[in-house]
Amino acid sequence: MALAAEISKNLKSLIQEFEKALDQASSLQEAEEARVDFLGRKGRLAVIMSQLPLLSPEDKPLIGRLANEVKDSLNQILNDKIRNIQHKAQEERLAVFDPSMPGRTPDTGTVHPVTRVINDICAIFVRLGFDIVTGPEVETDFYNFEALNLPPGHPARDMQDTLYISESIVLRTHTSPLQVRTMLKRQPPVAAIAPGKVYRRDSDLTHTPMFHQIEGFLVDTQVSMADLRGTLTAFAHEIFDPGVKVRFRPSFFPFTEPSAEVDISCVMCKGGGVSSDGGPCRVCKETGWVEILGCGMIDPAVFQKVGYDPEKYTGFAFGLGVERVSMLKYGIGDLRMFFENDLRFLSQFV
Ligand code: 2NL
Repeated sequence: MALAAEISKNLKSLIQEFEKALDQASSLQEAEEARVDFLGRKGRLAVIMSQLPLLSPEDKPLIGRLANEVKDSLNQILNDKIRNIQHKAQEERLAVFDPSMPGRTPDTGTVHPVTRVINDICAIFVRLGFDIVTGPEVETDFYNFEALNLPPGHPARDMQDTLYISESIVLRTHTSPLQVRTMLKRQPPVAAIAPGKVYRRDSDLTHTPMFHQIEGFLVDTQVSMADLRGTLTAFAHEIFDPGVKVRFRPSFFPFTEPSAEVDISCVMCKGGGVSSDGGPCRVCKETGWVEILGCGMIDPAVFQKVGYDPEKYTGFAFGLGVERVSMLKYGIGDLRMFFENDLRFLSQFV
């Protein structure tokens, strides 16, 4: 056979053979091997093309053009194959991808058990018609002590308990100043609760220099101790459990008369005084009762200070420690838990 015809035949059969070789290839790696075999520098196309110089001057351009066309075809076939392999790989990935699977859950914050109790208590009193009032943590002597019937020299003003900024400026030791401010601004009937941080010069296992308090008060004509009792009993049933027993015990506060402390049946031992392990209940010290708040009928001396007519108006007030209520509500045994910010503790309050 003439050389030109032989080269022409070999060139044309290269296309089918390359297609056959690529049919066997199932990975990019195998396709690359076929490319080197056919299109590489020492590949089958290159071997055929090395014969071109032997052709006659008339045949050379014809066969040369054919060789280039074959080369383009081979490249075209190779690119199709590569795209095909990539497409298949993508389909395989999608076949195992389940779009109905839940996504990765992002870490979210939780509400601190102190904040949670504040929110819960505020919600209860808002539903009973109370307003929420807030105000400064740095207070004057008048709002923190004087207006609350705590004259100079009163033991509650003791340097031992109060953090002083100056002789007449203090970090508030309770949230009562907010109520004084509210009474000075508004005329009865008025009902408000005052949540917030308070400060005492005290730090040990069961006391922190900063803690949270909620105080509340209601003033109108004809407010009686029965209103106090009904309101706070309803509150105790809401924040703890409708099944808890509530009792009022006589007590004393300088700003209320008469005064009382409110106990509920022990949340731990249900009032029996015996812990679940058969030993003495440590939450109520075997009494069956735990104290949750202090309260009383607002002393006429306080009304005098804020310009309410003590002959016309009566009212009740109460105060509670938020950390204490939170410990009872969630069974937290150690006050320090609230301040350590250990995520293992905090993340339990969703
Ligand atoms: C307690 C007891 C109490 C008050 C707070 C109050 C406020 C005004 C007038 C009269 Cl402006 N009283 N507050 C009254 C009784 C008790 O707190 O054990 N708190 C943790």
